[in-house]
Amino acid sequence: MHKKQFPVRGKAVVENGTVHTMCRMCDTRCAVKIHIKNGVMVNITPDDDHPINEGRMCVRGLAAMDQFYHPDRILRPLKRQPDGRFAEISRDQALDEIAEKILVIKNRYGPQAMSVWKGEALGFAQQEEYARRVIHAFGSGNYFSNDSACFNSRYLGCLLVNGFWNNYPGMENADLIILWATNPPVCHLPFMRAIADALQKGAKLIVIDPRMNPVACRAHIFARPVSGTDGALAWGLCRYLIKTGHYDHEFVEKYCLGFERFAAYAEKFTPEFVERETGVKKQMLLDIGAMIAAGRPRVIVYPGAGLEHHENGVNNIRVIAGMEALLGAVDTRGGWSWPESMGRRKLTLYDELPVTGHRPIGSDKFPVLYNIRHECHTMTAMDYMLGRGEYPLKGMILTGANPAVTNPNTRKVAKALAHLDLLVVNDLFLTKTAEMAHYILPAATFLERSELHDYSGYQRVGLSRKVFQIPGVKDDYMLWHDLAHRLGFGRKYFPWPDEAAVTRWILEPTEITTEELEKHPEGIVYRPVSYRKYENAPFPTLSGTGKIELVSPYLKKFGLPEVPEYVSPSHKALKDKYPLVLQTGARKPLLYHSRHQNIPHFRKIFSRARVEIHPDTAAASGIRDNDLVRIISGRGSVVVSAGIVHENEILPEVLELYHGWETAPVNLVTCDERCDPISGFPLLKAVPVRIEKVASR
Ligand SMILES: Nc1nc2c(c(=O)[nH]1)N[C@H]1C(S)=C(S)[C@@H](COP(=O)(O)OP(=O)(O)OC[C@H]3O[C@@H](n4cnc5c(=O)[nH]c(N)nc54)[C@H](O)[C@@H]3O)O[C@H]1N2
Ligand SMILES: Nc1nc2c(c(=O)[nH]1)N[C@H]1C(S)=C(S)[C@@H](COP(=O)(O)OP(=O)(O)OC[C@H]3O[C@@H](n4cnc5c(=O)[nH]c(N)nc54)[C@H](O)[C@@H]3O)O[C@H]1N2
Ligand code: SF4
Ligand SMILES: [Mo]
Repeated sequence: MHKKQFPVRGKAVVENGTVHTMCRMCDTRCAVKIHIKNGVMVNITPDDDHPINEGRMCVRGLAAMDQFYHPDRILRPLKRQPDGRFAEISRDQALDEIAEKILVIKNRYGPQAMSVWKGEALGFAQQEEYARRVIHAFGSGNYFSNDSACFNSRYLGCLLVNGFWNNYPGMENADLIILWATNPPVCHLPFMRAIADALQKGAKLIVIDPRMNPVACRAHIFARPVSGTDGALAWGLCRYLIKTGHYDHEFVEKYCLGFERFAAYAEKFTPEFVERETGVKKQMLLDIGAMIAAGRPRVIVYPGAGLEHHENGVNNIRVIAGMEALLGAVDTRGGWSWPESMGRRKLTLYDELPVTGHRPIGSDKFPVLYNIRHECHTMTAMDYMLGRGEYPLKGMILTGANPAVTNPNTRKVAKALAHLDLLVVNDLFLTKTAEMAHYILPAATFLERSELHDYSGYQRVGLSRKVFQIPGVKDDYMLWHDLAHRLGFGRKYFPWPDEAAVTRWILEPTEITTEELEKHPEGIVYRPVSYRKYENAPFPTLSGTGKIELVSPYLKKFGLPEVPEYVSPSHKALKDKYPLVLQTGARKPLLYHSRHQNIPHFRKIFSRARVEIHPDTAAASGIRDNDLVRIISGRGSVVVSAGIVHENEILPEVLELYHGWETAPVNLVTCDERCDPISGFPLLKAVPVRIEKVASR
């Protein structure tokens, strides 16, 4: 704990007592109680009454105290000087100068030369919408976010098939759960309670992962396809279900489009083909198929990030979503349920203020991504910054993100950011990205803001409380508000004096008020979850057919394959030069992307980067545990310690290296050009590489 060294103590909303709020050290948003004594935060404990965490929390949540009081926190705006050092300036001076520079860029190059970038630390609702709103009101469509490499592929894969995504599909009611390329004990803790409940009631569990992730130990079947070949396995399973007749004939007939073509495409994925392509034995495919047949229709297949960071990830996820449809497991209890929205107001301006005069970056290369998500493509942004785009990108305001570590092809990212005329970074710490900024603004943590949290799978909304105010530190809303007013569109688009007023406006069309939410820290159910809504309402799929789209006429409009075709991953063809496959970014319990390496007691546990390697693979290159090794791809190389794992823990041809390390940035070897044609996702999970020993330990 650092609170003794903390130079400025925030003013707490109560001098002594407990404040209920939601933890936002990760997107799970557990309900927690902040304990305050003499104005100082002394403890954080879980709230008992919230359905998300039910009285539990994790150590990262507790570390919110360390983060809040951290001696390295930036508390004053900083301006880069000609000699490269940073000097403190006042907030007014910083914002005046930033606004002036933005207007210079606008006058010289047009509004599209400005952009914003929202990172994972700010989540996916209210905070994200501020960033979208500000840049749009300014006249530019260039909104970027971590979603260029997070969640969009899963979202699009499911949306293209059944018209919706569900971040919490109610696993506790399933008879069979398939965790496909996801690691909930580390990444999504509340899933574990739901999974445990289901298992206790007799449900079966299948885990599909090239690595022995912790939940695999509980699985009835643990299948290990070589990274990037999951699509072939998914097709093989669909073929099995169709051939054996174990699918919901009536549901398919009434509610699905394109079954014949889907079934015809599945033909080639015989168990023999699947075994050759994925390494998963014929018999295991048949066993999984039989378990699915026995579990239907209460089957939930949850797709993780391990499926989306691939060259053809969206199509692989489409096949999995299609399999749910074959089983009639859509919008059913114990299946992939269809959440209803609460009908709140949105802060985005896409409907009322179309972007004119320029193409948002990436919307030509990845039109599906842009049309559905209104999301620009961060990898393409780097080219625009470097002067290789349709128009120049000269300025960026970046909040809650650290792309100098987390975006692929790190070297290019650094070069591109250095090319900007204006880079403003709003962060808590002097990160690798902040080091490159012209201005750094002190960001507020989640304890210093209040926002709505929509737990859509539960159809429940909650309000987090602002617990502290640190003098001079403003929340993200005030950043955008103050800039918008300086840029001349504040009165029209940011009229609310503070975040509380915004929240009231957002909630107006609903029957829920902020006052009620304050009285109910456990949140309010805005509509009970219901099932089989499709019997009375069309599926909200994109082609307007009202049916589940096993083949997608919508994609055809963009010249993309209607059937979710399988594409063999590129590492297979590059075996001679790059015999290994590097997976990156399997999450670590205490780390969060590039965050938390500065929490001293975490650092003791995860002190350095290690690449997971199979003992035979290590032996073949004369590598011993802890030796320094170099991983080389067609893009670059990274030097890291070898961490030899047990032979059951990883496939021999696969390596795994976490992506958040500043000391061993794996994104030096990932590449930004090999992107999924639908979502634009970079290839982060099946990178062709070789390994060599650099030095003995
Ligand atoms: N502690 C912690 N929790 C986190 C995060 C964090 O940084 N730290 N990040 C959060 C965020 S933003 C996200 S997006 C989620 C991601 O959460 P998850 O979706 O659970 O993703 P990962 O941990 O990246 O990967 C899960 C598994 O996918 C496997 N995998 C990798 N490639 C492949 C493949 O080609 N095929 C198959 N079948 N499996 C593969 C990996 O071995 C790993 O075990 O986690 C969230 N939770
Ligand atoms: N190779 C590889 N790369 C990956 C991935 C992978 O699996 N492999 N995963 C990708 C995924 S899924 C994601 S989501 C991205 C995440 O990538 P980023 O969005 O860059 O996320 P972080 O590295 O967590 O950076 C968050 C920053 O926000 C700051 N911060 C913390 N709290 C707050 C706050 O309340 N307000 C503000 N303004 N700032 C705050 C932190 O100090 C930190 O610098 O990484 C992606 N990159
Ligand atoms: S899982 Fe941990 S870090 Fe995430 S919200 Fe819950 S307590 Fe916070
Ligand atoms: Mo993510």
